[in-house]
Amino acid sequence: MVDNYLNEETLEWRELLMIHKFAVDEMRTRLNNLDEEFQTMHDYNPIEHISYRVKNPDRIREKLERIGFDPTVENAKEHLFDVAGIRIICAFTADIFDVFKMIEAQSDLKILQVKDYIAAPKENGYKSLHVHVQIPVYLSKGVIETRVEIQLRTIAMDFWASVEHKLYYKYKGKSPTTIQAELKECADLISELDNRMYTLKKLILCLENNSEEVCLNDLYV
Ligand code: 0O2
Repeated sequence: MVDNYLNEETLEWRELLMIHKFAVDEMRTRLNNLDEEFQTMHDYNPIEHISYRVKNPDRIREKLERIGFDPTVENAKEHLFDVAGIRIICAFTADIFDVFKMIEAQSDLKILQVKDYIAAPKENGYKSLHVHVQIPVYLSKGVIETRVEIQLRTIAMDFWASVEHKLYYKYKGKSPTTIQAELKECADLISELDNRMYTLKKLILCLENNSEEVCLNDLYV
């Protein structure tokens, strides 16, 4: 039941958040199914964990203003892709692309855009795979195609991004150059760490069937 005091604008915001919540719920079911399938049927699960959120109205308005638009529902629908956001954390970079292929294979999901900040990291060192999808949300008035941003990262990339995000808000996007340089160096260290851990995983797999000499030769030479 809608309260009488709600005006048109409040209702529009309420609907925007509700539809994006439904889109997140829909994606949550699909991703939980994949996660559970891997736990049940396979000996390796590429998904470490998943988080879900719908951006709150203050953050939506703030972001619209930051990118140069009036903070309206219409502009949020038109210009934002991450009102509904999902973050999938994987152990290794290769897992990210395996999970992406599974998402891509879902025939009623439309992939709108893929931004590969792993192949081409942002200047500050940020790495993630951003996938913008459109998913049908069924309401009483019909189907609403709704955008969801899926961010895929390794544990190490997520660690860096979480710390950087806190500093970004602390300095309102204008952190001192020493901090920027230090963050970039940490991002490089983290990439190195990701690569080394992946090589370690391949070594462990190789050792299941081969001698240490063969594996070390294959992987490190
Ligand atoms: P919050 O609190 O995470 O929601 P996109 O078009 O979305 O694929 P683009 O062009 O970088 O990517 O857009 P935008 O709007 O700058 O970034 C979208 C989201 O990606 C951000 O949402 C962050 O979650 C994440 N992100 C992008 N760049 C960076 C970065 O340099 N550092 C960190 N830590 N996160 C980043 P919000 O709204 O900023 O935040």
